[in-house]
Amino acid sequence: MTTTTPRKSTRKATRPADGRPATAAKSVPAQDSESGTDETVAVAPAKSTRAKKTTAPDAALDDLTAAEAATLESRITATDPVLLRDLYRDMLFVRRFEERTAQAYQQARIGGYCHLNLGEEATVVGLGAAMRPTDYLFTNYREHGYALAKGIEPGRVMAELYGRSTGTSKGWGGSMHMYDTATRLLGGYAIVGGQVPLAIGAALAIDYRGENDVVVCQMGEGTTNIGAFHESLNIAALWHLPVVFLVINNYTGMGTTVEKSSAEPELWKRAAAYRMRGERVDGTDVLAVREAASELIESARREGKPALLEAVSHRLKGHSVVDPAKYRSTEAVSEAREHDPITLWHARLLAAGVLSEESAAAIETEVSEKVAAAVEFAESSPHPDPSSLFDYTYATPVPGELRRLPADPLFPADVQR
Ligand SMILES: Cc1ncc(C[n+]2csc(CCOP(=O)(O)OP(=O)(O)O)c2C)c(N)n1
Ligand SMILES: [Mg+2]
Repeated sequence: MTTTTPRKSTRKATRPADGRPATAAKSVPAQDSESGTDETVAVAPAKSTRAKKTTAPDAALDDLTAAEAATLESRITATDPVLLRDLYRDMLFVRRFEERTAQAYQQARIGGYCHLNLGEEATVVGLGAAMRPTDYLFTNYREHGYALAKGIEPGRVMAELYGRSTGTSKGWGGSMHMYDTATRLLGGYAIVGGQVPLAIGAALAIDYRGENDVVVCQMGEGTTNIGAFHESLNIAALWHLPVVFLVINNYTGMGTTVEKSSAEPELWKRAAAYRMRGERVDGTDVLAVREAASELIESARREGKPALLEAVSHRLKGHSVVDPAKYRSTEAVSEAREHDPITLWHARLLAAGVLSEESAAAIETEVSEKVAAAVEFAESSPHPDPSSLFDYTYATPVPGELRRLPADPLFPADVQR
């Protein structure tokens, strides 16, 4: 990535912040990042208890303190019950969709690599609720939930998993390569960190055209040690690009813990190196994620200020559907289970009187039917025609020989250019 100055942006001139004219001064960071007084510098999250706990992940998942529980209760009371139930329904849908995906994989209906969002539903749904439909989303290979949260028809997501032509990538992408321009899901990337510079490109395009959209670039905590992550944050901050980096810290990159891979395991602090706003949120609390993501996304939209949001979350199962995760201690597993975002949210809504056992059961039925319909759609969809293999892979025409060997010429003699 170069550091060539892009065309002068009109963003600051055309997008007032909070009704005030946005001046260049807004983007001038504090000289002393330790002062913590400038808003462009990473700030300690409101939930400082979580921040304190990260160096000992097994102890990081203590139940909420009485004060935290009271705060959450009052936030629930202050929120529209319809929204609260919708968030529950959406989380449950991702959960049941992923469980069904695992089952279909075991039945060999789905092949290839397959990573699930089990345990991360609150982050997925909270983010989806904070984004406008016109905002762009880049994700990694753990993406099914994000595709659903972005509004892609569930049948098309399941069909892509099944490798059917009705899928988001016409059946050629599979679990890790979903893509949908209509809902602005710009992938689905199997290479760790591959999505990050691309998201910067999209944000630059938005800025260049003077558009009002925001890019969210989701990744795992393991991705924050990839060189392109740092290059991208640097450019985003220098060029004031409208991008929010969402880091899902599930403490684990495949089988490696965050402490073993990151010298600074409190990942929100990385934003400070780029004089960017950095925050950490409890990724098991769907309302908190929605609020935190919304604030950062709208700030990026108004002022072209990039930001980093770390969502502390948990992976309920192995890295992929074929990983039995034997490397995890039983304590770590039960710790994650205790912080299952759906069980917790269900209990909280019951306690608040927002959900009853009957309404919860009705939601369960509704969700199960929706998943069954998605599976039915996938099962009954055709496989792609092998002749279309190269149609969506290369920008330039490539003949679709089915069994061309690596040494064979790319183009037959009559197509040589
Ligand atoms: C460049 C690159 N290196 C290694 C891999 C293998 N790999 C796939 S996922 C993964 C772990 C990533 O962990 P994290 O970013 O925390 O995401 P999570 O899987 O926890 O969601 C690794 C090392 C890869 N796909 N790409
Ligand atoms: Mg991880």
